[in-house]
Amino acid sequence: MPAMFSFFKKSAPAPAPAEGPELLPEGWVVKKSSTPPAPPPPAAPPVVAPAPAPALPQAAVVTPPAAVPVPTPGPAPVAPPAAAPVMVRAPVPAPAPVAVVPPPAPTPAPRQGWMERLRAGLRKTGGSIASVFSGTKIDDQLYEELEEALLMADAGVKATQFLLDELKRRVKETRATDPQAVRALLVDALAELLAPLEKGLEVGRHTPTVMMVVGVNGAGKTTSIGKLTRHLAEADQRVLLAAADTFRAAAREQLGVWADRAKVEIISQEGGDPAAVSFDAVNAGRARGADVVIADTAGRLPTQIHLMEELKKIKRVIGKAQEGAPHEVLLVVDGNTGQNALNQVKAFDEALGLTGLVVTKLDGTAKGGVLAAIARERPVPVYFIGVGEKLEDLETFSAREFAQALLA
Ligand SMILES: Nc1nc2c(ncn2[C@@H]2O[C@H](COP(=O)(O)OP(=O)(O)O)[C@@H](O)[C@H]2O)c(=O)[nH]1
Ligand SMILES: [Mg+2]
Repeated sequence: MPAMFSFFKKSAPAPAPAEGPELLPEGWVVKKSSTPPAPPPPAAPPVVAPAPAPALPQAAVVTPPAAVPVPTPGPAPVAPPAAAPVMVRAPVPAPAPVAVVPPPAPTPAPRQGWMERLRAGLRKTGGSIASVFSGTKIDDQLYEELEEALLMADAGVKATQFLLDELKRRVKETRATDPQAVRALLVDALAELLAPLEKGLEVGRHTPTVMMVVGVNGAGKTTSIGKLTRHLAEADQRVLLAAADTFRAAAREQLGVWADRAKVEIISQEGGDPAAVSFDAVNAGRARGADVVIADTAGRLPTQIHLMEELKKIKRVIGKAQEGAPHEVLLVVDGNTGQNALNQVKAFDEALGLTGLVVTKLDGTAKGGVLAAIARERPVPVYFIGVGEKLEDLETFSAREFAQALLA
């Protein structure tokens, strides 16, 4: 299962920032001098304080860091085959079979819950595609219906054509005759098409790792940042947020709520210039030894030239505060907008050079095929996908999981 983030391993313990102490709250410093064995690094307490968060799902999601790349949580869980053999060899004491039977695959429960949510979310998109295979024959009509269904799902002409060709090739090769077998071949073809989009978001190579988040209004930028911040905080990452959506007070407040919940710091400025806020935030992040700085920006359409210029400026200015930053330029797109989302990927990529995507609102949409279009036409990595408003509704993207959930 893909971990939420991959953490770049440093060989040195941790580069303690020299200016640290000045940032510590008064009370903490006093306490420190009064208690002899004080913790040496200036780990700013408010930032690190473990969020008293809903324990189960996300904690489990974050913990196994890339270590166990279980390829796919296959549909049939190989769970409890242990019981039967034990019963048959009644006289034999339990230990023997236990040693022989490998431990049940650690398919983590949270990921199974995720598969269910993903499947439910994609039902509208997948239903019409899967129904193509409900008949008994594999003929031209099936392929025509499939073409139509894929186009309706906003997979786009190119990905649709690719998938049809690929499917026909596979059917010929395997001599499949059963529509359900053909459906399984389509899962394979789709998973392969989507595979290049699969990539983990890496944190820790730079200190801080600076991310800039962009997109149109209402795509889910602030919500996604909030969710990511929670996950990062739970992985003991010190996050600092920059409220660079300075247009609306409500936008600042919304980010502030997420910052409070995750107990992380936020830099905002009433009516400030978004580039200046971002600049300050990166500088503050460096001074405070933050691991990650995330800048939330105001929504804009790629056709609004002056607003796109403003984003370029924010990007430039972040680079002045820290060489090589921003390390990530993330576009958040509303998956519900289908082909429109693809156009946004192209336009924002051309203006800013995107490093990754977050595709939200795949719940309840009939246009989830857009990921196939993105894979075929502008394969920017999809770091996360969202199927709802709750914290656990944002997860890493797995090509095979997606293909399976879609055509379940
Ligand atoms: N159904 C659903 N709603 C989402 C998802 N992600 C975000 N939202 C909602 O979309 C709305 C706009 O989100 P917001 O983060 O404010 O968008 P922004 O303008 O890009 O910052 C909010 O009501 C969110 O709760 C998702 O994956 N599924
Ligand atoms: Mg916002």
